[in-house]
Amino acid sequence: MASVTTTSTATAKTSLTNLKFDKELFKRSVLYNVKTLYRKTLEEASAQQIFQAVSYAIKDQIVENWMETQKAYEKEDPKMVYYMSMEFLMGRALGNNMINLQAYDDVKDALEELGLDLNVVEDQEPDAALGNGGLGRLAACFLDSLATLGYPAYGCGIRYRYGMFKQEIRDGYQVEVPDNWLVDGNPFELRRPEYAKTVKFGGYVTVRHENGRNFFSQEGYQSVKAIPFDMPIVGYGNGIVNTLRIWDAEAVECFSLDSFDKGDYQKAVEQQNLARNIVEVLYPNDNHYAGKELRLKQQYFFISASVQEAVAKYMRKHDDIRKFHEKVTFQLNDTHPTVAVPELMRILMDEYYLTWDEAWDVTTKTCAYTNHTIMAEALEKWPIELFSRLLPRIYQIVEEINRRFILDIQEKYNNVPGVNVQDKIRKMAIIYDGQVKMAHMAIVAGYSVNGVAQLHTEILKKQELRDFYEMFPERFNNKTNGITQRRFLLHGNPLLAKWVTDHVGSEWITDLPQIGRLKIYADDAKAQQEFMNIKYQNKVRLAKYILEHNGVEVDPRSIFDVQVKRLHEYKRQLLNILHVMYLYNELKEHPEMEFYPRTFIFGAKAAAGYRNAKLTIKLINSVADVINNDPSINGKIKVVFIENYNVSNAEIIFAAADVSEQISTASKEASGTGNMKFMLNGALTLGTMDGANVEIVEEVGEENAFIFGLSSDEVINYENHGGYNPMEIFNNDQDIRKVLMQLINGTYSHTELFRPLYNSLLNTQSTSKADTYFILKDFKSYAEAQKKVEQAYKNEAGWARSAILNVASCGKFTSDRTIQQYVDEIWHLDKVVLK
Ligand code: 26W
Repeated sequence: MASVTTTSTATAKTSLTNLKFDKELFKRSVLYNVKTLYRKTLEEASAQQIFQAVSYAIKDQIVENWMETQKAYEKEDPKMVYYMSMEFLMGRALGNNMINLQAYDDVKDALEELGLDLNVVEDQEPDAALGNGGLGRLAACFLDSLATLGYPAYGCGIRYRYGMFKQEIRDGYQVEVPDNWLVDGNPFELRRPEYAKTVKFGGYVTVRHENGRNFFSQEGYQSVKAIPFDMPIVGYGNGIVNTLRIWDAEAVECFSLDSFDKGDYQKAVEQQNLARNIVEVLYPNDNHYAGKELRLKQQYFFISASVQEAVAKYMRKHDDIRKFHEKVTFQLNDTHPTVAVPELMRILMDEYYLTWDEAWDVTTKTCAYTNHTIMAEALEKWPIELFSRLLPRIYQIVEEINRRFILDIQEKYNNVPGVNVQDKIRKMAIIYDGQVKMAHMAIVAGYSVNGVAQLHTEILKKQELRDFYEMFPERFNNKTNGITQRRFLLHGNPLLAKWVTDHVGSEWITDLPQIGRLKIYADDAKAQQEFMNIKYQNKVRLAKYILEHNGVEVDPRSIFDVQVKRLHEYKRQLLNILHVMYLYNELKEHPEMEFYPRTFIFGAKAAAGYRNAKLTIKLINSVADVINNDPSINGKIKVVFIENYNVSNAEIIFAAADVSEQISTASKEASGTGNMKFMLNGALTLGTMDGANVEIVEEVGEENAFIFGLSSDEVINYENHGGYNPMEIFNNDQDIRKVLMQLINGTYSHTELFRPLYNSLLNTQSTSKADTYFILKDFKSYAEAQKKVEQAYKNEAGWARSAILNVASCGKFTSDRTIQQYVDEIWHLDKVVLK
């Protein structure tokens, strides 16, 4: 297991973080901010205003370090990574910043002296929900680790006016409510108009022939002004502050009489509308590509601005653009930022006059690509018509990349016996069948292609990207995901964090494998007791949250069995709730049976247009309604759907979980990162051998987890042979049959409501389209694993032992380790130490 060296974090302590926190100064700063921002005293100020005043006081502390860091980067001129991502799911900033400034307890005390409760203050902050799920949160964890390890990095993204929608549950249905997260202003951001860039859309390309070569230029376009907003990314205790740069859009010119006179009135209106729409909203689709024109505009908008800025920054210090890749690397977070490839080519050729070969050399040494999913419906393909109309010059470049790549394929395979070259071209071309395939472009132009867990990378190499792996084996590598323990233990679970530190010291905060020293306490009765007490208190905290937000009372002594993640058929929330229905049937039929009380907790947002996902939410709530209100089962089962699952309530949920449900159809979940957050908080995994679950089990031992279901090989094998026939199971297993019939016989709603779910499991027309996620196939094995969970929980000492071993074994899953591997094996950056 790789352990991260943190020697430099010790030496890097500097400036303000090194100074003793001046409590009196801080209190005065808060009072002063309330006065100057709102002309109020503390007593008169609203909770939101107090949050703003406290945040500005914290930001004052950050800004000094921010300037120092950027000055050091300026002076030392290190190689930088630009992490390009459509999504950064940052959550709240205030608490995290105080944690990383190592000022959390001091601020808490100071605020108490002012009569303020820090928790209440933190709760005023809206989440920066600029992401859907795993991919966006991973980007946020990576930024935290980059700053903590002292690596020069920029996050580049979009400043969406509306982030991920807020979810309300009305009558059991999901209702999407706009998330106007900026209404009260964002105290941590800084508008930087001096770095504005112009981004061009549409028009046509002209060619000029001069000195034996062609010069291209885009004419008749519409332009949008990109204005960057910077957010500080505070490293833990090392004085480093990196930058997340997110771009806002503004019209290039407002209405002016001038343009009106010139007859450009129409164009001015259009440009203004384009600018207004472009950053309006985050697409709430996860793992599903919708092919919307506005989405491609968003992609090119933030990529063009970011690449322009990266080049401009480089050229402020250097004169040879041919060495750009020595100082800059772009990591493409899935295919969403892949227009960075032709955009960099365009700038190098059209603005710096490099030849094709020179530009290609730089580009292919700059760009690296991470794949986050094998779900076919997530693959981004743009119709040529749309792509070339919106980005005419970029399209030309893509065509040329494609033309040359096809020549490469022919050269490689033309004389190879048994290889059908046309077949290779059909499967691998970047432009084919009227579409531009973004993954193919990212692989062809990338110097690195990585998956996000061992199993996922192997599946990419052997199945999904097999032809590319065969052609470019040296590009492929694995980087198993990780999470930041600073947010998900130190901030989210202060009781457990303190307990860990009391037992093994505080090194785990920047060196998570140190948490392995807890192993010696796994069999210690006192430690087990303390651990279970802490879990209990965290369950009380969650129970309070659930009562306040859902009006449902749950018993903190019951087993908290939790599945929180985006709602998707492959993640199989349906398997979970069908099993709850089965358990309820058992209890009704055998009221005297032994049964350990269980609270099934769900949290999930469904993409607004995803029918089966939304229906599954309704089903969970309908089942909850019936079961929670059935006095005959004495509250032995409770079902709770937590509204609006997001980063900030996630912290409370992970801390309180006993059981972590990671039950995706094997092969479908690229990695999962929630699984790691649960483990870090001492929950036991109930899961399939999928994604990073495989590595979790490897670390903690199968005896400390509950593994069930088909293997990925078995799933893939069935898929390659036309699926399986769920009817057989339905006809032979009376328990399953009964549960499925309850979907359509009015037990939980009128007979037609859940029929689409029933049909998805048992399509009588065609077996190949029935139960494509193997829910019935895995049901028995899941139920057996659940039985084992119950047995295990009855043995309190045994459970505590396993839970402690989970915490102790999660060292590998820190994003610090992941980032160190990206640095060592892909980016090759040097640490910057502040003096
Ligand atoms: C174009 C629509 C779209 C939107 C989002 C396609 C694909 C995505 C993401 C790639 C989906 C996503 O978040 N994937 C998750 O990435 C995590 C971080 O690597 C993994 O842990 C999850 O397993 C994977 O589902």
